[in-house]
Amino acid sequence: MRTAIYPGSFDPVTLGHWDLILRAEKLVDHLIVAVLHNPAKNTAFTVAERVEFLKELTGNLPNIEVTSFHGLLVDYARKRDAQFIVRGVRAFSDFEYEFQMALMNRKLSASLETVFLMPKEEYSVVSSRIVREVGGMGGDISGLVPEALVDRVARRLKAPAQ
Ligand code: COD
Repeated sequence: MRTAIYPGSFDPVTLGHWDLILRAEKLVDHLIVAVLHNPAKNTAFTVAERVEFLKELTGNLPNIEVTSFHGLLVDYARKRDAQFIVRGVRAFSDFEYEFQMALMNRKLSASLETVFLMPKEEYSVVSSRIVREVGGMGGDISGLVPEALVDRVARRLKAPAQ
């Protein structure tokens, strides 16, 4: 069985992430979308919220599982018998970080292959950071996050959890 993990912060999930999920699930039998649980990192959305958003989007795709993980990605991949890591590249700006991460993960686990996917052109400038910034200042985030989540994400960004 071909199993891939698409790991990320997904803070929050964007149309860029969603585009990648739809491309990746066609390539494998089982796709695990895994939200990093890192208590040391300040995020706009809780892990539970980020997982819930992703579950809502992927609910009718039976080969997709949404979960969270902590610790090293390679350890989690080993535990889940995943052979591939899915990552996305938008532009040159992503390359250095993604390149370093892929090589480090390969050093830690030689059998784990990183696969890079490109989003549809119009999503190549979309990022969670832009969503947080625009939404946090009350701007329109439709066209940046999946339609079904626009209102909830916008509301939460305008009124952050205490
Ligand atoms: N178009 C295409 N790809 C996109 C878009 C877009 N519009 N937006 C985001 N992406 C891609 C990103 O390039 C990335 O590949 C992926 O989607 C997820 O993005 P983010 O920003 O949600 O998640 P990241 O990059 O913060 O995730 C980092 C990890 C959590 C995967 C990483 O920190 C990790 O594995 N941590 C665990 C500890 C570990 O193992 N560390 C060693 C790694 S070297």
